[in-house]
This record gives sequence, C-alpha cells and structure tokens, in this order.
Amino acid sequence: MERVYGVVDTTFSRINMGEIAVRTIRAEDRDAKIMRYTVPGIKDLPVAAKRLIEAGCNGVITLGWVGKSQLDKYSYLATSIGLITVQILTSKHVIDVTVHEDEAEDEESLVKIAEDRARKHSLNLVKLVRDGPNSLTAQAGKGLRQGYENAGPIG
Ligand code: RDL
Ligand code: RDL
Ligand code: RDL
Repeated sequence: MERVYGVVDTTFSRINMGEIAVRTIRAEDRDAKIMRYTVPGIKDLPVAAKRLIEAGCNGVITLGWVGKSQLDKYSYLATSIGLITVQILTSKHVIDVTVHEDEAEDEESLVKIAEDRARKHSLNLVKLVRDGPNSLTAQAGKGLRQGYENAGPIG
C-alpha cells in the first residue's frame, strides 16, 4: 500500500517545524508521499488536516505554536478539540505537535523543544500509519516525552 502523510503547519510559528517533520518522515519512510499544507494559525489546523485526509493522506501531523497570553491558550484548547474531532470523524491519526511559547525562558531552549518534539512525533506518526496499532506497544509505560528527556518508568 502506498503511504501518504500530511504535514500541516502555520505561519504564526516562529520555528519551521513543518520542514523538520517533512525531513524526518522522508528519512524514515523513503517510498512515502508527503503532502504539505500551511495555514495562518492553529485554529486553521483542523480543517487543513481534514482536507488532507480527504485528499488521500493515511495520517497527518500538525505543528502549532501557542503564544503566551490567556487568549492564545484558549485558542489552543479550541484547536485541540477540533483536532480530536477530525480524528474521530475520519478514523485517522492527527498527531498534534504543539509548542507553547512559555515552555521556556530563552529562544535557544524553545528551538530545542520544538525540534525534538517535531522529530519524535513524526516518527510516532510513521509508526502508527505504517506499522499499525501495536507499533508503539514495546514502549508502553516507558514515560516517553517529546521536547524533553524521557521521564522514565516507575514502579
Ligand atoms: O483564522 C485566522 C486566525 O483566527 C487563526 O489563524 C488563529 O489561530 C490565530 N491565532 C489567534 O487568533 C490567537 O489568539 C493564533 C494564536 N492565538 C496562537 O497562539 N497561535 C496561532 N494562532 O498559531
Ligand atoms: O498527538 C500527539 C500528542 O499531542 C498527544 O500524544 C498528547 O496527548 C501528548 N500530551 C501532551 O501534549 C500534553 O501536554 C500528553 C500530556 N500532556 C499528558 O499529560 N499525558 C499524555 N499525553 O499522555
Ligand atoms: O512535564 C513537562 C512536560 O512534559 C509537560 O509540560 C507537557 O505538557 C509538555 N508538552 C506540551 O506542552 C505539549 O503541547 C508535551 C507535548 N505537547 C508532547 O507532545 N509531548 C510531551 N510533552 O512529552
């Protein structure tokens, strides 16, 4: 089966995470097709993801940047509900990569978080799309994190 991945990003983001996702998916699944869609901001992500699925994508990764204000956080909550709704309506994975601008004090740390999160979730998307529901089971309960060092298992 030919695999088609969708990458949706925003012009609002201060880091080109879509580029990181495309590069990572391309390296991991060389035969796959990748469709990219760039929108102004996070609230535009859900419909773009749905349109890519309707255009033939087997799974989508969205990459969003949330500003520091309360208003931005409400925008993210709405976005998140929208992205989950798209997944339920289409029965396809929409992997949500979000970087919150207040996650770090300095720009260098934000870049590191964004790169790590975009890369690791791109690999998660490839696994789920290409290898199916058991593809992450070997890592179950391992306290994996994206954007940070893994928390690790307890107990
Ligand atoms: O549909 C046009 C805009 O409304 C849409 O692009 C919004 O997502 C833009 N936007 C906000 O209006 C806002 O208050 C964004 C944020 N905050 C934000 O934190 N991050 C965004 N967009 O990507
Ligand atoms: O689609 C990829 C991720 O967005 C998704 O797996 C999220 O559920 C990951 N996640 C968060 O982004 C977050 O801010 C999780 C938590 N918090 C959390 O507390 N527990 C999780 N995931 O299992
Ligand atoms: O405990 C520190 C972090 O794990 C916690 O703040 C998470 O909520 C950070 N986080 C996000 O804010 C987010 O939007 C994470 C993700 N997405 C994610 O996809 N994976 C994470 N953390 O591990």
